[in-house]
Amino acid sequence: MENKTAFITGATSGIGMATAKLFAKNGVKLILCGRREDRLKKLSEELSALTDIHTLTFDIRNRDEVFKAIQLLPKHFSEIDILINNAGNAHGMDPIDEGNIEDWDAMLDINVKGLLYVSKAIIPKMIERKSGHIINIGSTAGKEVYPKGNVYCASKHAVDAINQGMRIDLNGKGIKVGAINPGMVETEFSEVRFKGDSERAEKVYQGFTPLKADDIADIIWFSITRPPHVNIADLTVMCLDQASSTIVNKN
Ligand code: NDP
Ligand code: 8X3
Repeated sequence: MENKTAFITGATSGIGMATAKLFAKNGVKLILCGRREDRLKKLSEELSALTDIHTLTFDIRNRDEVFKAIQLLPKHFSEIDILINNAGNAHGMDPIDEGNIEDWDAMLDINVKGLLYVSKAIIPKMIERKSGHIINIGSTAGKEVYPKGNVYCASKHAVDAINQGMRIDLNGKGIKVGAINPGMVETEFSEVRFKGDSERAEKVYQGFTPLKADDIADIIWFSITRPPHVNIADLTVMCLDQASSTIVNKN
């Protein structure tokens, strides 16, 4: 994996940050993305002793910013071997008739369209080089729908479809495509979903042991280190206490 370059969206927190740290330990060159520049700077300072780091600050919803940032990558970082399409969040949790339209726009623009913009900017060079690995971070919410999950679940079902579509269309071009679909992972996810209501966010993970961001980073690492002929196409992972989006064994 040394000499490989990975592009990770949403590296300022949670699953993306844990993945960045694990990749850095293994000497993978990193392009780390997010909107929070201060966090990217801190992470870059921390990981620079382990590997070469380049940071990109853009809002994934902004198509021009995404394409410009990727087109202007310095030569040393311009050949991307691994793309981790991870940036995303839930915004709100309301019944469909009470849903906030700005929340709907945010989820579809970030989780679906943002993922497409980044992929569109990176895939052509992978095709040219007949080599690449794309991991799309889906969710159990992309496999089933739960009450008040409506649009977030729709966005993750879209990721599931895009993952399948990418794999089909890139078949024969030397590019691996696979999705990792986590169940409940304790990150800043619920803090964002509930708009900074920390008490409500913490409650989501109380009474059981949820997955940690590091657990998902481990699985991403496993996926990208399989032999050249092996592609993990779709993998769903939950903690022991979770059986489905709605069945969680809490004390
Ligand atoms: P976090 O909130 O901890 O991290 C989300 C990351 O996405 C941040 O780095 C954030 O960076 C980035 N991001 C969000 N919006 C934008 C934007 N508009 N432009 C650029 N970057 C953005 O959550 P997780 O680590 O849990 O989430 C990562 C992925 O995992 C998401 O796709 C999520 O849907 C998925 N997932 C999470 C689960 C969970 O239970 N936590 C379960 C299943 C899937 P910044 O704010 O700096 O821009
Ligand atoms: C996140 C999973 O069930 O917490 O994708 O919404 S859930």
